[in-house]
Amino acid sequence: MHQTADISSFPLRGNTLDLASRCRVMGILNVTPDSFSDGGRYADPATAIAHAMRMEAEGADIIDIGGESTRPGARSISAAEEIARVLPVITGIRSRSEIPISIDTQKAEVAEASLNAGADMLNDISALRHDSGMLDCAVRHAVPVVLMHMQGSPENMQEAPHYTDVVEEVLTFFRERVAFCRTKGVAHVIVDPGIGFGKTVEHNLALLRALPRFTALGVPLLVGTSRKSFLGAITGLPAEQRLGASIAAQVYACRQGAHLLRVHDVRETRAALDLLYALEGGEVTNHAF
Ligand code: HH2
Repeated sequence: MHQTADISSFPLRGNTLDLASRCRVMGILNVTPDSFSDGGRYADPATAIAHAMRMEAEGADIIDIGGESTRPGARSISAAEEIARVLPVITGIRSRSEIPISIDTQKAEVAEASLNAGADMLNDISALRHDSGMLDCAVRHAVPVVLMHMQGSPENMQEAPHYTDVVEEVLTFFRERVAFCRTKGVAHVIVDPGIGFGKTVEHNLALLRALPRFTALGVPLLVGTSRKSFLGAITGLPAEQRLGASIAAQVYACRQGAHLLRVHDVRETRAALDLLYALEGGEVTNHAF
């Protein structure tokens, strides 16, 4: 049992990622042809690597690489196809930078190949339920694992999401998953309520409002609201025009106790957080102008 109830930091790529002083930013890199907001933009490895380098320069703390879209209705692809998409990108980033890399996958084969190529943590939207090999892979490599909550699967999750009490049900799910990971020896666990994964607009809002209750789980909290469809439902804007709403949701999540934000727009998110901390009398980032 390696898991400690410490939410102020976790080890990553030989360093300690400090979560106490500020919210950390995970930059999204979708190397897919069909992701909901940026599908096809970074499908070519050279373009994807360049985008990762740009996000690092803009202040990303982690790059989260995904080779399979999980947008509602998305069809699953084979592990071989997913590996072919992500591996050249992981290798390319690793040859240029020491930025921590997270691999967004539900498949043990993809996770194993990615960790061997230089990835540092796992992001599993099925919370280790899709592929039993994921647990073994996480334990053997002793890497941090993001456990995300999802009702159903990407193919069917938005058909009829239903909960009696969404917050209590997601919390109960995490109590079981965190205990399971502790008994199995997963080194570090991070939980994520899974905004948009088998949830209506009201479910997403209820979860965001209740984030402080999730910190009682004693593990770091990751939240991904970037450009998601509930923002479109509330503002009437398409994915490419949801930056303002994304930033508002991210700053709110941060103030509600999130430790990590999974975002497409790293520069703008960092700027918003810099302002938040300066206004609150904390760290003032002083860029030479
Ligand atoms: N959201 C998406 C994918 N992976 N992982 C975690 N932990 N949390 C999230 O909220 C989350 C996630 C969906 O967003 P995106 O990657 O932009 O789109 P797509 O799944 O279509 O590639």
